[in-house]
Amino acid sequence: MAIAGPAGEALRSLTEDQVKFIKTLPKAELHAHLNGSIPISVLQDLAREYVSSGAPPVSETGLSNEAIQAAMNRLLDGPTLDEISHFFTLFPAIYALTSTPEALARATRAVLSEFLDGEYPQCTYLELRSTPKETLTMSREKYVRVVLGELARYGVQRVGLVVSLDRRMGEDVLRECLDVAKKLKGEGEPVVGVDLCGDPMAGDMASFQKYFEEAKSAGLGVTLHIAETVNNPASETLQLLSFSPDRLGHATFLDDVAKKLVAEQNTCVEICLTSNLLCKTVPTLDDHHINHYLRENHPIAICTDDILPFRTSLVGEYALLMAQPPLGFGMSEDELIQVGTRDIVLIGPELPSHLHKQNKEEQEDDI
Ligand code: 6MZ
Repeated sequence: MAIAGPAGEALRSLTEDQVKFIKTLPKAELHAHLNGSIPISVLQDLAREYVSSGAPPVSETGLSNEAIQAAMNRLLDGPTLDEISHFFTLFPAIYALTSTPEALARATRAVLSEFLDGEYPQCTYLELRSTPKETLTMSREKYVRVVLGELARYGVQRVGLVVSLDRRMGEDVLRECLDVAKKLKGEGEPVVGVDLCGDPMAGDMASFQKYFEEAKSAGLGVTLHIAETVNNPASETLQLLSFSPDRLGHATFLDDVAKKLVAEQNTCVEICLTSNLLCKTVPTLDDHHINHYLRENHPIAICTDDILPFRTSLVGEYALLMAQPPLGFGMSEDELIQVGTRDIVLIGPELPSHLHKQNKEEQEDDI
């Protein structure tokens, strides 16, 4: 996918050797949403087929038919970077396009290929996340099975699935999603954990606690989008931290009390630089909370979030680390190895051996 915006600028400022270094560095992608990572060409093909099939728009997404049609037209045009601040409105159209098992399989295959195929795959290990959806032709269990069917092409050393629980879900749906996650994990499928995601201001987190506790007892990892916007109350952040998550998504607006807890629990923070800049939750790289975690030598994982709207890639995100200020953080190769391979905390069952690299020499042995 074409890389634009801040990651594109950072990438263009690097030397060929630096780009090659990033491409060959073993990297784990731990925060990527399936439906936010579908290559635009695949979505546009699906949209063209959808429109020409004359199928009625899928109104179960909660949007009016006109709104879905408008969003689809935006997809066909290719959304601009300016539209991204309200990018949540794109998802209902994407969901309409991936609402059959065939279309979902095709989209998943394209996402996995984007991250894992090619001479220099974006990442060596991927924990892909997605929210189980019920459609006219799929139950939530079927949705997860279709996604897992595509993951099986790569094997557990390369990819695991995180089942996302949306903040808007009611108790019935939460129960169903968790049961599906537990059942499929019990069948030996690579369901590695559960996530809390969705509109950061939606939902009452008190009703989620028991589901995350149950997930942990079932041996599933837990990662939570937390304190993503300035409006998330501090009390909610503390409530979410009390679920004992293994990792945190964004964690942009932690106050001192929350920061202290995260430091004590040594909870790995998933950092999505471009996402935060484009969603305008962080004004500049100088203001980014990654600076705090780097100073504290706290475990972090560099991630993309949604490469479709954010027009980035994992290589682009690492380019932001390496580019000289003000385009990036001016980090050295050894510092990149540190964040890419030593810091990360997987919620998957074991650390794949290719992520055990310790230093630049071992890294160079592989090139
Ligand atoms: C919170 C996000 C997100 O699950 O349908 N999602 N939730 N914050 C974000 N960062 C800005 N980016 C994506 O993928 C799309 C869904 O992921 C969540 C939203 O709930 C979105 O609907 P799946 O595969």
